[in-house]
Amino acid sequence: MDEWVREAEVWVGQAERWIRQQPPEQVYVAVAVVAVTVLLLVAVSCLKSSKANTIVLSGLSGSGKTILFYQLRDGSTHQGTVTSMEQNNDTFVLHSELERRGKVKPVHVVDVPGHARLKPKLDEVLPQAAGIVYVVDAQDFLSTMHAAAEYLYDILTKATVVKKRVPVLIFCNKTDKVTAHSKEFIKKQLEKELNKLRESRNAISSADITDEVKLGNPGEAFNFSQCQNKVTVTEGAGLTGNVSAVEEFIREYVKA
Ligand SMILES: Nc1nc2c(ncn2[C@@H]2O[C@H](COP(=O)(O)OP(=O)(O)OP(=O)(O)O)[C@@H](O)[C@H]2O)c(=O)[nH]1
Ligand SMILES: [Mg+2]
Repeated sequence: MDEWVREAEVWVGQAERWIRQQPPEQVYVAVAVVAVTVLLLVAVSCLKSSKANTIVLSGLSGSGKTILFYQLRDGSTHQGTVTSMEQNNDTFVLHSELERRGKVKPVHVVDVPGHARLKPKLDEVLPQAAGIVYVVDAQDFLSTMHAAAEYLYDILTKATVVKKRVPVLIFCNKTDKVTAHSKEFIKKQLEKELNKLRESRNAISSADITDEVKLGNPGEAFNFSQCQNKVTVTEGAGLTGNVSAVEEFIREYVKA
């Protein structure tokens, strides 16, 4: 052991002497090149990982995003929630996959509160999204339908979503309630509302339009299959843990 240490000291001494013999500029340049390379590698790997595994939970206030977030992470609802004023942001292995053997890739889930004041937060996270879950209150659907369609319209006309073909899952939540509307009904109504919104926004002078991408095919009644990115409609209930549709969506776009 002592021999090895002595040998190592000799090597270090030789290396030091060699470095001292080199012109200092050359040493500085070599150190700078190594530092920049390491920084670049770290930046690229950070960018890659944040892009590949972020799932954004969006939707109106009260639709059930935070309950869904807890169900996905902990398999429980934490005895209810209050209106969120901050986003929930965590990277975790889905609770339903904790028992699975082998390595499972963690998912980065961001729950963006529906409060109008926090809307700009959505623009910050959308560029990193591998998938967007749009939560709709299926029980209280009729009274919130117009606002839900407006929020969805904003997402479906964002360049970052359409150009990168980010998939959107419309999750009709609260179907544990017998009075909840079916996903077929919600899909049809949302398509109708989005069609109306498109007409009214097209009627406004083009200088006032904020849409980055036009929605659907011009001259045809709107339906989700016209979107360049994949839009699917499913149902479930965060409160009772019926969230398998969301888990399947996540695993389709964030590979395990
Ligand atoms: N019956 C039923 N109620 C639910 C379900 N999911 C959420 N809720 C209720 O809906 C209310 C709102 O849920 P949250 O998860 O806080 O809603 P949110 O979308 O995070 O709302 P903001 O934070 O304001 O954007 C709570 O009272 C929940 O208990 C569900 O699947 N079924
Ligand atoms: Mg919330």
